[in-house]
This record gives sequence, structure tokens and C-alpha cells, in this order.
Amino acid sequence: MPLKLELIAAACENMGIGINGDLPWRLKTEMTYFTCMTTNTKNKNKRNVVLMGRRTWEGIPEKYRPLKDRINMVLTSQSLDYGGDAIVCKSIPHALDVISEMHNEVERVWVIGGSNVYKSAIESPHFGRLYLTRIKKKFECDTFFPSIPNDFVLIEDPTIPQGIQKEKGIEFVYEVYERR
Ligand code: FOL
Repeated sequence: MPLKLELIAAACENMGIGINGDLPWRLKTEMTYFTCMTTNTKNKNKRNVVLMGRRTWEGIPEKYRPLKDRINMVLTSQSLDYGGDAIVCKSIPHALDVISEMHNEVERVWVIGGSNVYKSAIESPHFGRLYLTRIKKKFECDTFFPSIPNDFVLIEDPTIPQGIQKEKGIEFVYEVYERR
């Protein structure tokens, strides 16, 4: 039984997630939430995987790349080599094969985008959960979160911050979805 895929994303009112290879907003507390969720493990001998598309990798500022204390995996059909910084895979099934060979070292698998990777992960039989931050404002975007299927339901997760968050006058809420 391979690990489940856990998606994490922040989307604005128009479901935008990015523009010009960057994030449409700068929200420090929201980014800290991303870092904590993707980094923290219960078992201190294990690390989490962050699985992303090639453009998402390129969008991470160089000084934060690879994302520290996490196993970085990049999906691409090109023959790229990031040395020891990231493991290159050609598809989600290929990534899950590679992860299964290091199963005992991995606690959680976080899918961190972009659009195409989120869509494949939602359609995958290994989909587990979606951690979606709803940013309650419209931003100009050129990439969008895929449509959320009808059988997705909001669930309670007492371990995440509850209620309306606010930073720079922008309101946002942390949501968690599972498939019904
Ligand atoms: N999910 C959520 N909730 N918020 C996001 O901003 C987000 N971003 C991505 C995927 N899922 C998300 C993809 N984009 C970094 C930069 C861009 C990015 C993801 C991560 C990054 O540099 N992260 C550093 C911390 C940087 C900082 O503190 O400013 C890290 O170590 O996680």
C-alpha cells in the first residue's frame, strides 16, 4: 500500500494560484503554514516528500531551493538533472514507485503544484487529502487550481489554525478536503 498523496495549495477567489512563474501574493504567515505542514513529521527519523512540476520548482526562489528538510521530487518529461537537489520523475506513478523504494524513510507525500500536477493527483487512486488555503480576494493570475470534484467534502482538522486569518488586510482560511 503506497503512501497517500496530500495536496497543499493556496488559491484566491478566482481560483488563481500563480502569475508569471511566481505567487500572486506575499503572505508571510501563509507561507509559514506551507513550510510547517510540508516539513513537520511525527517520526523524527523520517522526512516528507514535496512533489512538484518543473515550473513550480523553477518558481521557488533559488535561496530556498531545494526546500530544506524535505525530499524534493520534480516531475518533467525532459531529461533534466538537479544533482543532489531533487529527484526527477516522469509521472506521478513513477514518483510513487521511487517513493515506495524509500518507504521507510518517508512520512508524507505533499503535492505542491502546479495546475497539471494537482489535477493528476486529484484523479489518482492514491489521492488522500487537499489542504487548501482560500484567499478571500481576487488577484490577476495566469495559472489556476483545477475544479474541485463534487464528491470532495470539507473535513475538520483540529491540528490546523481555525477561523479567519488576516495579513496585510487580506483574509484567508485554511480548509481541508477529503473524497466522500
Ligand atoms: N500552498 C500554500 N498553502 N501556500 C503556498 O504559497 C504554496 N506555494 C506553492 C505550493 N503550495 C502552496 C508553490 N510555490 C516556496 C516558494 C514558492 C512555492 C512554494 C514554496 C518557498 O520558497 N518556500 C520556503 C519558505 C520561503 C519563505 O519563508 O519565504 C520553504 O522552505 O518552504
